[in-house]
Amino acid sequence: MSRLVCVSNRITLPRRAVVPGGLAVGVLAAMQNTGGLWFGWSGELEAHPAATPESLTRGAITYATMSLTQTEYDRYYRGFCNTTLWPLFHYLTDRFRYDHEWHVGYRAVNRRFAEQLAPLLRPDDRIWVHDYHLIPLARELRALGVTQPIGFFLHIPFPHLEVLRLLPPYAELVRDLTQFDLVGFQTAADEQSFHACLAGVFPEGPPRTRTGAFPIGIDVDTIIGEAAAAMGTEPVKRMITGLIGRRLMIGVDRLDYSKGLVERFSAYQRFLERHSRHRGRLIYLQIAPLSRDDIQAYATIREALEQATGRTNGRFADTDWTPLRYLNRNFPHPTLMGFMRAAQVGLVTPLRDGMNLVAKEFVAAQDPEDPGALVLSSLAGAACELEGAVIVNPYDLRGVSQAIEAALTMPLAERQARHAAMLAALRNHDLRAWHTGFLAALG
Ligand code: ADQ
Repeated sequence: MSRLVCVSNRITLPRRAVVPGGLAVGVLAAMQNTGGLWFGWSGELEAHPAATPESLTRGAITYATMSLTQTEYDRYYRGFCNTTLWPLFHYLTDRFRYDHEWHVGYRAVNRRFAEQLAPLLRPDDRIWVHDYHLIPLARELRALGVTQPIGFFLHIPFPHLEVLRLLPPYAELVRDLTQFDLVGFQTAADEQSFHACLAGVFPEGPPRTRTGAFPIGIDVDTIIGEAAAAMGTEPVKRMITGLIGRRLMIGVDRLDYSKGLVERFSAYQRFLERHSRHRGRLIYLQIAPLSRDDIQAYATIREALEQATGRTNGRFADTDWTPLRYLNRNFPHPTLMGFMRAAQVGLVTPLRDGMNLVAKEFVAAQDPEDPGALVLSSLAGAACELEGAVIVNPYDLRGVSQAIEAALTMPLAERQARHAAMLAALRNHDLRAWHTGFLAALG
C-alpha cells in the first residue's frame, strides 16, 4: 500500500501538549489510521534553520519538522496567513490587510517546505496538504519534479469571488489550487464558491481540477466515552459543585475574532436584561484559550472581552452569583467534554467557521436521556448538518438572546428528538468518513 504523507503548517509532536484546534485532531486521526509521514513547522524560530528536517519516529508515524526564521514567521505566518488569508476567507473584510512583502514571504516559505519535503518522498507516496498556509505547495513540489498524487483540504471557508478579489494576487492563488489533483472543502457551498472563482480566473475554461466536499467530523464514540467518564473526575465534579444547583451554559472556543465572542457576550448581556427570571439561576462558562496572541487584532479582542466580562458581572452579579465565568485557560480534552455534558445549553456562534468541531463535540457529549440544547450559528459549516440545533444569526443579538431562552425552556421530549437527529448526522459524517473519503477520492 502507498504511504500517506500529510503536510500542515504546525504538527503535533508526540508527548507535547496538543495545540487546541481542529486541524491537528483531524490529521492525527488520519495518520494513526494508516501510519506514514507528517511534515510541517516545528513551532520553533531559529536564526539559521537546518538544511534538512529533523525527524522522529513513534510507532507507525514519522514526524519531520523544520524551523522558521523570525522574518519568515512575521511575513508568512503572522502576516499573509493570519492577517491576510484568515480574515478574508472568513468574510471579515474589515480585518483584512495586505502587504506585498508578506506575500513574497508566503511564497518563499512554501518553496522551502517543498525543498525540504521533496527529498523525503518515495515514488508510491500520496501527499495530503492541509489548509490555507500551503496553497502554493503543489506548484512548488511539481517544479521540483514531484509527480506523486497531491491532494489539498481547506479547513476554513472558501470565499465568494467578489470577496476573494480584494486580494491582489487572488488569481495566482486560484491557479495554485488547480495544481493539486484533488481540492477538498468542508461544504458544498465552499466548493461552489471555488468553482465560481475558477470560472472568473479562467474565462476561456478552467483546467480540470477534481473537487469535493468532505465535511470533517468527530470520533463520536470516543467523545461519548470521554464525556461520560469525565463526570466522575475531580475537575468536573468541582465545576458542578461550584454551580450550586444553577443551570450551566457553555462556550468553548480558541480566542479568535471569527468565533463571535464579542457579539456573544453582548447577546448574553441582552438576555440577562430582557429575561430577568433567569438572573441568579444560570451561569455562562466561556472557555477561550489564547491563540495567535502576538497579532494585534487578537490582543484587541482579548481586551474587549475582558471589558465586556467586567461590565456584565459588575452590572448583574450578586454576592453569591457570577453570571459570566470567562477563562483563558486550556483544559484536557476529556475534562472539556465533561463540562459540556454538565451543561444545559451549548453556545456556538462564530461569525463564520469552516465547520466547527466544538458544536459536534457538544452534541456527542450529551446524556441522551436528558440532553442539553445547542445554539448554533447559521454561518458555521456545521449548521448544514446539525439541523436539530437552535440556529441563529450571530450578529442578531435579539435573536441569540431569544435562542438562549428557547434552549433553556425546551421540553425534554423535544431536546431528546433534536439530539437523536443530530447524533445520527454526526455518525453519518464522522472523522473516519472524512479521512477515508478524502483519501479514496485522491486515489
Ligand atoms: P478551529 O478554528 O480550531 O478549527 P474547531 O473546529 O472548533 O475550531 O476545533 C477546535 C478543537 O480544539 C476542538 O476539538 C476543541 O475541543 C478543541 N479545543 C477548543 N478549545 C479548547 C481548549 N480550551 N482546550 C482544549 N481543547 C480545545 C479549524 C477551522 C474549523 C474546522 C476545524 C477542523 O477553523 O472551522 O472545523 O479546523 O477542520
